[in-house]
Amino acid sequence: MALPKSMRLLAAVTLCIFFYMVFQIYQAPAPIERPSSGKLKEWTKDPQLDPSGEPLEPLRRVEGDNYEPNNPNSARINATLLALVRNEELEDMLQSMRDLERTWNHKFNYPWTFFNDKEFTDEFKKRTRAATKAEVRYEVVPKEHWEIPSWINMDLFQESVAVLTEQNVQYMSKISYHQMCRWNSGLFFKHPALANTRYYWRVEPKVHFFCDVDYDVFRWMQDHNKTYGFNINIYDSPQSVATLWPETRKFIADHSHHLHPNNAIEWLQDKERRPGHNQKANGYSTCHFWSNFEIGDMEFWRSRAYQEYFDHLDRAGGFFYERWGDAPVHSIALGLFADKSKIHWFRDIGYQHIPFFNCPNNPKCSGCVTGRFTDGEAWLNQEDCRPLWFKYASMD
Ligand SMILES: Nc1nc2c(ncn2[C@@H]2O[C@H](COP(=O)(O)OP(=O)(O)OP(=O)(O)O)[C@@H](O)[C@H]2O)c(=O)[nH]1
Ligand SMILES: *[C@@H]1O[C@H](CO)[C@@H](O)[C@H](O)[C@H]1NC(C)=O
Ligand SMILES: *[C@@H]1O[C@H](CO)[C@@H](O)[C@H](O)[C@H]1NC(C)=O
Ligand SMILES: [Mg+2]
Repeated sequence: MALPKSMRLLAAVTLCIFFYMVFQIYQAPAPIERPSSGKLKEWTKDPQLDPSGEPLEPLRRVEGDNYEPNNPNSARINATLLALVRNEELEDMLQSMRDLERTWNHKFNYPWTFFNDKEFTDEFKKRTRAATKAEVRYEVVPKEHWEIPSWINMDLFQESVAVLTEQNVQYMSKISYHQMCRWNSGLFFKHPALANTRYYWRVEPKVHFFCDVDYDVFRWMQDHNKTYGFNINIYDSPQSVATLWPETRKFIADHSHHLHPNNAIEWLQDKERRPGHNQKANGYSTCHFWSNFEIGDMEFWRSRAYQEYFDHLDRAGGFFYERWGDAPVHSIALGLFADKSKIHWFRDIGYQHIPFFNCPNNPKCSGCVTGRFTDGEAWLNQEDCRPLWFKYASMD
């Protein structure tokens, strides 16, 4: 019995749809592990809770007056808390200070160093000084570190702003945002006020810290010879860094001697499909350490490898013609020129910069929801790329 033509057509279409769907399911990549599951959850190497095996050095804690603010022989090392901030952000800065002082710095009294492209107001100084027992310094960024470099063509900049704003690159039209990214990428550690400082902890206004930390984090970095500590890892907007990887490859071609033998280039080039985004930034996964939190050794930024890399990028113009952020720039440099075993996830430092959290499962934490990555829209959960880092690097 022959089916009517329309029925045969319907059957054929249904079959096609069925095979198409099977094909799609077969094609779909395995979902990458979320930090709330699998490997990240199993990891308990919180130095405070689980001093695994034989620690290199015991954790340095407060004993008697060893970390008192005015102790000339204090146990503090060569380090500072550091913030680039505007006078108008005073309230938000005080919020960040209150959290970090409460959870950590009231014990260790590391100095705060504030940077600004303008003079700080008396009110800013007075109120931030009152928020800590530690020494506080106020520094203006030198003009030559802030001004748009002479080789940037402002007509081309304006054209680029139009094109990338159209592509929804956030902050593209804000000149100061570009200046800020460039300064944080390659210039902050050159400020004369930091000449005798080796380690820094970057703190932005309006961030939160949730967990009591009772060991000297800077001293831990030094004792373990760590280069860089991060807290959250996310993907970037590919359009904001479209030519960053091609420029980086040009640099590597002439400077392959700078590559560290134990580098993380595979992390940078990972081809794992980013959920919801097929487009890569010309070979760069865009996964980066979210640099509003960083605890670092400035020796790395002051190294020849990094200096030459930054100068190359700076000349290429992408801090203005695109919106290269200090986060991807730092991350690529670390992935290429640093020993990846010297990069540490500070999972024990509960932290939030809107819209993301790092909230460990630890009785020393309060004010955040354990394991929750975001309180924003659900799709933001897919921006977490820490699992990608741990695919290639250790969790120590
Ligand atoms: N003094 C000064 N500080 C700035 C300027 N632009 C940005 N900053 C600081 O640089 C840091 C990063 O700037 P944000 O505007 O927070 O950039 P962001 O974190 O990418 O953006 P948000 O998601 O809006 O927080 C913050 O500490 C700001 O206070 C500026 O023009 N002058
Ligand atoms: C602190 O660090 C700087 C830069 O790394 C270094 O030049 C200086 O000698 C150090 N000072 C002390 C007291 O260790
Ligand atoms: C610390 O790390 C640097 C850079 O990777 C290396 O040159 C140095 O030998 C290390 N020192 C120790 C004591 O491990
Ligand atoms: Mg911010």
